[in-house]
Amino acid sequence: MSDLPLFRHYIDGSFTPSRSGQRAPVVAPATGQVYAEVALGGAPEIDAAARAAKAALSGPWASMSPEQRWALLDRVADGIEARAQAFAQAESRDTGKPLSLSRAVDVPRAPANFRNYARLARGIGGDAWEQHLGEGARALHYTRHRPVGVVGVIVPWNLPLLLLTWKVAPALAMGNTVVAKPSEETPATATLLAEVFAEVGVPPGVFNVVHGAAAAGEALVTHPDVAAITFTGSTATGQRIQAASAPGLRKLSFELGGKNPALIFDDADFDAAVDGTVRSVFTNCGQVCLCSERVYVQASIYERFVEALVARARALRPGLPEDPATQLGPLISEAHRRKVLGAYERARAEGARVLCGGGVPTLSGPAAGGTFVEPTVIAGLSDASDTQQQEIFGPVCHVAPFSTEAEALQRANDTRYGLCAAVWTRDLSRAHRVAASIEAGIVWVNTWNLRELRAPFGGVKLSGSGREGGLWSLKFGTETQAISIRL
Ligand code: 6OD
Repeated sequence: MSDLPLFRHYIDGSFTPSRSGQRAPVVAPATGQVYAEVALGGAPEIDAAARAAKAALSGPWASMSPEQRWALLDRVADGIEARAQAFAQAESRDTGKPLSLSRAVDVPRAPANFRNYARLARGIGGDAWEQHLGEGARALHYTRHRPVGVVGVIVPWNLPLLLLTWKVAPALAMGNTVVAKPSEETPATATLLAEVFAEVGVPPGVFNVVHGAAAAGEALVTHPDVAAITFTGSTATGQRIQAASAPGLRKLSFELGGKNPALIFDDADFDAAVDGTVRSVFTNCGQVCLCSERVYVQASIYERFVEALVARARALRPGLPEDPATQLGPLISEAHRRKVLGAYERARAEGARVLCGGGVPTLSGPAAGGTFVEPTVIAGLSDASDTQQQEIFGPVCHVAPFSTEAEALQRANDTRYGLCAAVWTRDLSRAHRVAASIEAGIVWVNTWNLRELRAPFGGVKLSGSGREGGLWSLKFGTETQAISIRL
């Protein structure tokens, strides 16, 4: 037995270790230090959580009025805000991301998610049709929305709290119950969130957290009491979930990988495009599914743009999360660092020119043990190369010049993925034309990752299926029932 703190499951209102006693070390990636352990759940824990969640569908949660449920979600939001500092520290320790980033983005999004969906759910109504059957006879047809049931939520390690709350809030707002499986690499904020649920009096079984790795995920997506699965993560895992959950014909919502293009036209606001591209490539050390990995720049400004981008990439300061000067955190783990460094090597083997970075920075003090890599810009590869086709999920982009709008579009769309794109231009007609022609679920023009929680969010091709956000997430959590009455 170690003396390290243990992150436990939260099942049916109680914090519990795994029945098997299995646990795994939790590493702070900025230092490489093991600072805690996490209980590793499997089929028994998922079964207990799914049964609790199913029972809660007919308990006090179900007897509450929707207004009472939404008020409770607002109290969850209050509870997170009251502990915002603890959430930010926990998120930054687990992921290594700068504390400034957790404070500015991840943590505020959690209460915003609960408040947004509690408010939007009030607008979900039904349809009604009066039918004339002849000879004075009539019928009334109408729809009502009922909760889909137990929703399985599987979230990754890059934005653990943001994505967990993004999926849990709409499910609960529509009266469902949840079994959530966070990544075993980042268990802290899900556990804190469970504490908030307990504190504010959400009935047991409504929100359950089972920590664990693939065994827990597999048990969740195949459990007979789980009616719907929402997953954000890699395309490969999404494909496995789809296959494994198919016999149950569950509702699925997938937000998967990307190989997102940024298109910079020569009429763009140059400085804004450089700033935006630095953000879109390097935010969260490139570990956001929305990050740009393929940057296409119009030939007339290519040299100047690349010079500015490389200078900004070189200046990004890696370091510990709590250091206010830190701009770039580590990658999530040593295994992920091997993958990203492998991608740098593959790019070299394919003939890339490395314009900056390409290795591991030399850091001193505790950060020397962290899983840092250098921010990297490469050039010289064809669009067909593996480097240009495979998602890397690190602080890296490939830059290439283009001549015409048609060429830029053809190259942007030359991918199996289609999550998002960033377009930089001052020409309004071009902005509309290009946005409409890009095969992606989300297109940002003269900005990147500007979020509006009511707007649809999701990808095409191998980047996912279904849409999240606003009414899309709320409807995912409902079954629409049609009722027909002969009057
Ligand atoms: O901002 C969001 O709502 C969202 N779903 C972000 C997803 C990022 C994936 O890495």
